[in-house]
Amino acid sequence: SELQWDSRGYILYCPCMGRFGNQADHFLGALQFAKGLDRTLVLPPWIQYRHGKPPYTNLHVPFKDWFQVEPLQEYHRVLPMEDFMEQLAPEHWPPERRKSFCFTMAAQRSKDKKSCPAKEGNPFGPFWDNFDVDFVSSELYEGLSYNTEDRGMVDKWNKRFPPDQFPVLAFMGAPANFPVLPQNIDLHRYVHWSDKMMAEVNQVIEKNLPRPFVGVHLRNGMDWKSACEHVDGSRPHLFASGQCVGYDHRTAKTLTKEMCFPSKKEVLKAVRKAVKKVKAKSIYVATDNDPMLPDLRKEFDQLSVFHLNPEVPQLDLAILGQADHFVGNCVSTFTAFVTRERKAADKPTTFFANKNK
Ligand code: GFB
Repeated sequence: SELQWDSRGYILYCPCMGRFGNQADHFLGALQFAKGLDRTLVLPPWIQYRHGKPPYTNLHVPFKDWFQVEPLQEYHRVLPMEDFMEQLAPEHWPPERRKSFCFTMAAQRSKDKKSCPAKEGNPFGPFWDNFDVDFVSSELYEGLSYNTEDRGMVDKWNKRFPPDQFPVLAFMGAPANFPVLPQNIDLHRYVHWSDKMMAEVNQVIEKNLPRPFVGVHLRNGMDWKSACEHVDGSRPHLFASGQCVGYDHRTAKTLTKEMCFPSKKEVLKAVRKAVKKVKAKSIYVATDNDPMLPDLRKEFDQLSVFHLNPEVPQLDLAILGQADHFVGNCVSTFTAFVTRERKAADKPTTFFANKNK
């Protein structure tokens, strides 16, 4: 094959927790982890869920479909999983050497309590089946963490799994914290949309969104309503709320229900402020459920209010990234993706009902 084997070793993982926003949080952590261990990070496809019931028909979207690989190389060695499996695995990671790696705790869920349940259930099984991977054995670990900014932790990993004996660490879940650690947020500057994605984004903007435009993320589906019911002012952190209240538990501000599930009144108020600030000519609304078009069009009758409802949610993210101002949801990791991208490009973001900024 054209690819050279990297003797410093590889990290593979299944982005097996949560939907896109969660997977993206995990990706940044995995990237830092791979850099810390100085192993090549194999870029898994993104798991796109289509419906909740069996038979599962998850899509495994190649990393490259949505993002560029080259900019990531500036930070650390990475390789798309499709390339790893086609070009390197046959010789260097043959079926008889495929071990899965997990915390001892995770193995408690398996029948013999000694194996990683790496292929049990959805999305675990379908993910590895997509690459025809079965595991012959498991490697369990404890007392290790994924934050390799702690140099002592790097030594511990290398001692437990030296690259010459364990060239491939295939994790059953992302080797990363959730939500993303604050020190990894800036790694987002190496995450760039693919040319194909940007071409679509530019087309949508040219056709429908006279600048300046305000981008709005309305996270208001049923799942979100239930999630926000846990918010009662007593704890600051839920999913991505650190982006509004701060990441440090000791100094975090109060997280309110209105920040998690803003009322119509608050939505209109926050958008009005943004429209005024950038003298917007149009508004782009992204949502998982209710775009509030009648309310927004009534309130902003001089502006064009556009909602696309794209088949691929990532198109919403990429458009929101290009807005002249973005108003998002404090708690949503879907919003957080946009927040990070905009921060890296020095573009402004505000949040519904956020009194902390
Ligand atoms: O991305 P995600 O983890 O963000 O999951 P949250 C929300 C999913 O809902 C996205 C869809 O991946 C999309 O598929 N979605 C949300 C949207 N907003 C939009 C939008 O504006 N446009 C489009 N097209 N699709 C949390 C999860 O969601 O929700 C937690 O992270 C949990 O695991 C919780 O499930 C209830 O952080 O917003």
